[in-house]
Amino acid sequence: MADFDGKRGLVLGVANKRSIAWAIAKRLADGGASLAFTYQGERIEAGVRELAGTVDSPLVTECDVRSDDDVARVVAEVGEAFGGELDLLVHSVAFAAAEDLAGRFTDTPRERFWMALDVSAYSLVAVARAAEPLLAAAGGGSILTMTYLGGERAVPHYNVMGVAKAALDSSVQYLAWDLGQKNIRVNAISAGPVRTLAARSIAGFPTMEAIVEERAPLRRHISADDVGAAAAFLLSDDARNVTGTTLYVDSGYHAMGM
Ligand code: NAD
Ligand code: 0WE
Repeated sequence: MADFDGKRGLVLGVANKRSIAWAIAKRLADGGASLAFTYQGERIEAGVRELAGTVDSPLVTECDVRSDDDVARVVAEVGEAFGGELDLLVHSVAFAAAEDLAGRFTDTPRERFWMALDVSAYSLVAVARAAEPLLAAAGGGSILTMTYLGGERAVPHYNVMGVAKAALDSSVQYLAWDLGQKNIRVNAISAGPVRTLAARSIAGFPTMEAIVEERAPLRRHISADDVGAAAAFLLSDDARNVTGTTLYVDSGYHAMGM
């Protein structure tokens, strides 16, 4: 498990101990990585600082991914903390207005459509561009984002988040092409439903888990730690020639037609 000895990473999207980003961070830290964290909003600052402290993080700083100023400042701080180099970048951020994850996609207003795409898709492009010099200075690196099947098929109520994931998935491919020239890899994990903060507030979440247990080839739902294990592979040098791809951690659900 010393795959990440001497590696330096930036993790966006830890809200609490249930966050997928935290499961990924734990795996990387166990493997020897040094990790910087960002959080959004004072409400979760103390919790994120406490978690980051358990893995001896050198940097915990605020980042609202809608703000170019925040993104630039964070990357500057990361550069200072890690001597101008970065090896790993974990993007685990998404948001849509709660009212748009219920009812009809058809009714999504223009402003909230763009807000969901800004936070959930454009942010990967913004952060990748800002971090590119640090990743290139390290001789290359690995970027990972989190996606969901609702970006490829219509999942009832996922709605505008599905459109945002479609944009995110495509961004992974275009970023992979641009950044591949600098030995920077860009991949996604498509996770099945996991009971995180972002998921628990969604009505019918237990029903989704039950559907996975009934219809997925492995007939069980997944955990954040399952995502952490797959993330460790994609972020490691074992995946040195893997880029522009999506790895499904969903008990095989995506392979089914019924
Ligand atoms: P989570 O609530 O723990 O993480 C979501 C994170 O997004 C939070 O840390 C939140 O602070 C952050 N965020 C929201 N708006 C932001 C903004 N403007 N600026 C910066 N950060 C912002 O929930 P999670 O389930 O761990 O979600 C992480 C990722 O995994 C998301 O991309 C989500 O779409 C994806 N995903 C989740 C599931 C699931 O079932 N939980 C399945 C597949 C993919
Ligand atoms: O990507 C997600 C959820 C992301 C998310 C969650 C929330 C809840 C709170 C984005 N924005 C918000 N906004 C809030 O106000 N998932 C993959 C989990 C998820 O969410 C669903 C799902 C699944 C699966 C919503 C409807 C249907 C299925």
